[in-house]
Amino acid sequence: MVSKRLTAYQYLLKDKLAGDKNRELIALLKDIKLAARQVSKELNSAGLNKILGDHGGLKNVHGEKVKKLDIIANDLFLNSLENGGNCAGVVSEEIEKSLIFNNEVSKNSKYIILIDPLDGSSNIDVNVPVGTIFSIFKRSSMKTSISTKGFLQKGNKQVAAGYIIYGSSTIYVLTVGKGVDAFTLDPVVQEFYLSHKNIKIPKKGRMYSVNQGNFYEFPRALQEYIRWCEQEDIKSGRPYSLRYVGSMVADIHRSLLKGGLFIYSKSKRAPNGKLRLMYECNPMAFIIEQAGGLAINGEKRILDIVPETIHQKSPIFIGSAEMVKLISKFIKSKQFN
Ligand code: AFP
Repeated sequence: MVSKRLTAYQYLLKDKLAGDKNRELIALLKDIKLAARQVSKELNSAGLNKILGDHGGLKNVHGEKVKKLDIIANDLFLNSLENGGNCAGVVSEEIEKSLIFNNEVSKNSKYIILIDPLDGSSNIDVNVPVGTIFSIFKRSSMKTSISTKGFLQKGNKQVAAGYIIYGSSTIYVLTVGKGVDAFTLDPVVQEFYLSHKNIKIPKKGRMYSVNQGNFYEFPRALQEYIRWCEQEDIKSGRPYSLRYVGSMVADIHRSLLKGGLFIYSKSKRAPNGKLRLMYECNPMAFIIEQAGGLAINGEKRILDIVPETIHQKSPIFIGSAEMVKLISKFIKSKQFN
C-alpha cells in the first residue's frame, strides 16, 4: 500500500502556507530542514566520529564553553541558509555579530533569521536531547540593505518560529502563526513527515521545570511559588512533579505535549536570567502562544519586549496558560527582586 503521509514541505504547500506569496518562506523552511537532517545525522554518530566534547578552550559570546558539535551545527545551518538564498541575513548564538549575506539572491530576500543552532549542548556528551531553535522575521524595508538593527524587532512580528528536538526521535515543531504542527524525521527515508497536527498545550499541568539548585538565589516570589508546588493539596493535584532536563528544547517540548510550566528566572547572580531573547525566548513564546499557552518575563509578555541587542537575555516563565497566570499572581503579590 502507498503511504499517505505528508512531508513537511507538502503540508506547508497544500495547507498552512498555500499560495504563491509564501513560496520563499516555504523554501527557507526547507533550508532549515536540510540542515536539521544533517545535524541529526552528526549527533547520531557523534560518539563514533570523535566529535563529542569541547572545542578546545573556545567560549561563545556569553562566555560559555563551545562544543565541537556547536561549531558543526552552526556551520551546517549557515551553509544551508546562505546557499539556499532564501534569507538576507542571520544572527546565530555562536557568532558575535549579525551575518549579512552578500550574494545577489540572498540580498533580495525578504526574510531574516535568528537561530540557536544547538541548544543544550552541554548535554550532548551524556546523550540527553538537544535542539535547534529559530525565529524568522520579514525585513523592515527592502529599499535599504539590512544591518544588525534590522534584527531588533519585537517577537510579535515573527512570521515563523520553530525548534527541532534531537531526542529518541528527531521532531521539527513549527508555527507560521496558524497554530502549531510537528513533523517527525523518518530515519530511513531521511524526510520529515507530519506527525502532530494542530498541537494544543493543556491549560494546566502537574509539572514544573526549574533549576531548583538556584533556589536561594531566586526572588522571594519564585521561592514561594516553588514551595507552593511542593505542598500537598488533593484538590489541585499537588505536590507537582519537578522535571528539569537542562535542555530548554526538551523541557518545553514536554510542557507543550503534557502541560507544565518552564521557568528560567532572574536570580541574584543572573539579573536577566540566562536564556536569550531573540533566538530562545521569542521563538518558544510564539510557539507556545500559538498552541494556547502563555509566556512572560515576570512583568510582561515575552513577545512585547522591545529588543536592544541581538544577544540580550531575558527571564522566562512559559507553558500552560493557567500555570503562567498563577505564577504571574505570585510575582505581582510578592517581592520579585
Ligand atoms: P547549554 O547550551 O550551555 O547546555 O545551555 C542550555 C540552556 O541554554 C537551556 O537549554 C537550558 O534550559 C538552560 O541553559 C540550563 O541552564 P542551567 O544549567 O543554568 O539550569
